Amino acid sequence: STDVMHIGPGNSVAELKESILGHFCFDVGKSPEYATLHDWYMAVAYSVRERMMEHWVSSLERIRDKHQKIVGYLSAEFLMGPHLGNAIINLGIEQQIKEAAEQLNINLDEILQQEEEPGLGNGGLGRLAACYLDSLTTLKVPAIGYGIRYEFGIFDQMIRDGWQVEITDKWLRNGNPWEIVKPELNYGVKLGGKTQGYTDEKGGYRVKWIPEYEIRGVAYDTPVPGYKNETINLLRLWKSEATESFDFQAFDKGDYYGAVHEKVFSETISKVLYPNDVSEAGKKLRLSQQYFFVSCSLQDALRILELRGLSLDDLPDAVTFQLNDTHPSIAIAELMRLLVDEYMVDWDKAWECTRKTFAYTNHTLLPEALEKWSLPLFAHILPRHLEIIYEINSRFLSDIRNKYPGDDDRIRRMSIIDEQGSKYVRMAHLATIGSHAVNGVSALHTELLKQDVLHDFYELQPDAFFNVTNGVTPRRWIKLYNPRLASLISDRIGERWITHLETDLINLQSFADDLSFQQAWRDVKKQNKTDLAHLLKQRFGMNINPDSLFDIQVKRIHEYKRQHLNALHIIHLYNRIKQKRTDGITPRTFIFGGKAAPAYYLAKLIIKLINAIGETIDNDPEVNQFIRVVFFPDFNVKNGAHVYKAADLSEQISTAGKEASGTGNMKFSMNGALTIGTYDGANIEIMECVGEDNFFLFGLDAAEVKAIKQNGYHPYDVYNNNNDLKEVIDLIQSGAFSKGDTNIFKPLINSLLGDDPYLVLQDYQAYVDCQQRVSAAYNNEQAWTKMSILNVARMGKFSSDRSIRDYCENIWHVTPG
Ligand code: 26Y
Repeated sequence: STDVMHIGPGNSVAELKESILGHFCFDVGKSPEYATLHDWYMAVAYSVRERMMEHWVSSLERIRDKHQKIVGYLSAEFLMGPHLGNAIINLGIEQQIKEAAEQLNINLDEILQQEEEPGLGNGGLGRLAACYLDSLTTLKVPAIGYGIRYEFGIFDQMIRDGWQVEITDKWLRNGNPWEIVKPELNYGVKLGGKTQGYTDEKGGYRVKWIPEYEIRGVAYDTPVPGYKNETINLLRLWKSEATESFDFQAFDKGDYYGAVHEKVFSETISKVLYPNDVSEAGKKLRLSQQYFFVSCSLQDALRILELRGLSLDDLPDAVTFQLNDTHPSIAIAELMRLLVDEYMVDWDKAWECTRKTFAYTNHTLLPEALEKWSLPLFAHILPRHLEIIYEINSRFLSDIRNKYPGDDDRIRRMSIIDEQGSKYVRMAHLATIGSHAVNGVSALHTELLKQDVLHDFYELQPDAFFNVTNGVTPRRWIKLYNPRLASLISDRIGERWITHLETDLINLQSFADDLSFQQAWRDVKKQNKTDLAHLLKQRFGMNINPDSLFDIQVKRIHEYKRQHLNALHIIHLYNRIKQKRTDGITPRTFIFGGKAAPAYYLAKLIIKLINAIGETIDNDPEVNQFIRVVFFPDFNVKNGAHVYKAADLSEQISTAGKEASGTGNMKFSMNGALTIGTYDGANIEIMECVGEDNFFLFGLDAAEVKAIKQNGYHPYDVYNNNNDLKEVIDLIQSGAFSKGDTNIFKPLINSLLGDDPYLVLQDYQAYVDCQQRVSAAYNNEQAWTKMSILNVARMGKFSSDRSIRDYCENIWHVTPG
């Protein structure tokens, strides 16, 4: 591998230029005079990728090093965002690339815009996986991200007449220069069929699985560069294909149509990402997807084990699998199947090995998000795994019976099989029982996991529960997407913060009162806001004023996240303006962004309401001199690049106890926005770090939410007893935002006045009052700037580097390199 180092390409401007031209000629295959911007993008991407490949080879060596434990991060979603800009930053070649581009007469920003982002995730959970890969690599922990190469990722969102319209995400349309297909790395995956008992040579009873189908998974690798450390990890995504054997069989019988049908079915498995976060009715295809990528990944890990010259006994020391929610938790049954059925390991030994190898991260407490599969569906696709789960369950429950004699209710509660009514497999129970460690994603969330959703399991094994508060990577979320702020910070405290956020960023504190620094800080924010205003004007013809307060809520649209609470406050301001009670109203621009699950009717209606309010205000000069409302279509990582850096105020207003952590809250705060937020998820820890005085807290806490629900919550009374709130709701109902249509928003209003499951009305007054404090604070420029600086300075804890160190120390027992 030292030989390889010598052929590595150089990073001088001249060498980069030559390399780009070379790729243009030999890979794009055009003469530069006919070049499109996308052609240039491809040439630059190949040149940059080449500069990762030499490190790739030496990094593969580390994966072969049998003394290093590898982290296998199993996730159905990886929301990586565009690769090119990030790779340039992490390779440390931004200056040279910029110059090379200039000399070639191409505009680097335009080139970067060409990249179609791989949207292989829904939101927080998928983006967290991407931040973690960045940190794992930056910390030199050998890691493989295992997932699915969806042909179509999360849909593109368009807004027509105020409604969300979904467009298929054809991200592979123009080719993908970042992936390297490994045709020789492929594994068979069985599905369906039945099981059969038999007696082995030694007279032991064994089971084999006789599947109905077999498909094949092919590896597509994407290099993940660490920050300026010559280290590469890989994201290995599986694409499903037909197996040769199956279509040959059909051809033999002359069944051409059947053979092609088989191929189509096989390719369906990795076709499309399910666009739901939070709730999903158990779909056959989704379970097949989960099993498909897990099976390929485990087979791959066993191959690597062999490559290292290790035996199955060494598995828990050679690899640790992190389950990103329950989506890959079938891995527990699959490893048991491989060990017991195929490698003939005895059950107890296999179980010990499995538990040592897996750890499980829970990302939600919402009951509708806890995955469960109906027994018949499960049996139909994974008959052998169901038997294995029964065996795991029966051994587990007999332990519980011994420990808590006569406590039948506890048995019912803890069983992997839910038997109240129709029967289901509860994946969170499988994941918990089959792992040596379980973690929540913020202090509050972990506490609620222990006290509530997984309470019985916590009582059984308190030492298996950990908190790992989420984090985000400062490389992408500050340095790449807020270069002005990054330079200003580096000017004052040096550059080490980029990899040492927790220790170094705090040094900014000493500049919080420095008036010239404050001015520079405001200048950065103002320029970022101006950029966003230009972009919204250019793309959508929207008119927003960079001198107004930018009040932003971007995240998936969901009732528990309460975008409609934000909307109610806007209507409150609207009423005040119309009634000429404009005292204390600070000019604001309300910016929303986020996708609704295509089948989530109320979420889509919330989008419509926001757009309806926006349009009404646009047409009313009396109001729009004070406030504007815009909905930024198709919020994704690429668009996020322009949003977080431009925010003055970050909206984190979920019902307390519902948002497991949030990560957008971190991105905003570390880019200088102040937060208006509830006592929920990581908001609490953010507030502890930045200081109560620098955070706008409002509303009920999780305990109060629980209490009020237990004692009977009556939203209609809240509405009747609050004139201001009543006016707001009545105005929606009157058709003021819907051209007189009094029906359109009824479902939303009925939900709020009926049972208001997320306590929007309960928190309304506290929210409006708190927003009034925000307005007052914003009018004091110096004080606001100081709060903004302190927010950034004190956000060091929320680097994903810190999260990954926590995982290494407490869960994986791996030492960063
Ligand atoms: C079961 C299936 C429909 C499903 C698919 C995706 C269920 C859930 C999800 C995604 C969940 C998700 O994104 N959860 C978020 O994870 C973030 C990272 O931990 C948290 O910050 C955030 O609070 C949580 O909602």
